[in-house]
Amino acid sequence: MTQVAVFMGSKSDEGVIRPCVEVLEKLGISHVFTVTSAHRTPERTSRLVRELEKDGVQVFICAAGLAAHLAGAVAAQTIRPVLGIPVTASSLSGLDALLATVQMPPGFPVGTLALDKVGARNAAWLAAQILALNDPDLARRIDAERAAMRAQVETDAASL
Ligand code: RP5
Repeated sequence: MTQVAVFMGSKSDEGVIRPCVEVLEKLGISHVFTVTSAHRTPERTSRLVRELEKDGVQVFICAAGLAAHLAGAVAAQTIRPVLGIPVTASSLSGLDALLATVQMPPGFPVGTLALDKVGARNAAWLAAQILALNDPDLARRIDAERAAMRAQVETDAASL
């Protein structure tokens, strides 16, 4: 069974999306990470959604730049939560991707995170928190990571 699917619109997005996969790995969340495009490969995108739903995927994470329609295209085909990561890929500094990802019609939400690596990491954390609603072991792992983050702040504060 696969818990989370991570789609990116192009191989060129990999560098900014990799941190999402790293967080999923750290938390022990099974996932697939692949390229599919709302515009270049619409049939592949639909097929992946159908197949991965059957495989048990609970959350879809979609990253794209420019007219970033990938998350919306996936949200049109599933009622499982879809998280969107807008990617900076144009002279508009990602504002185009942010607006394309966040502005969805009523009934087809995309939970939109921040641009690029910051959003990529938090998409994984948010997916983990969604899964943790029904997974006490995962909830404990998230709590442990937060405790480590708190401890790091204390260490940093003491070192100044
Ligand atoms: C989007 O267009 C991709 O998600 C990427 O961010 C951007 C540029 O894609 P490439 O032309 O590099 O494949 O579809």
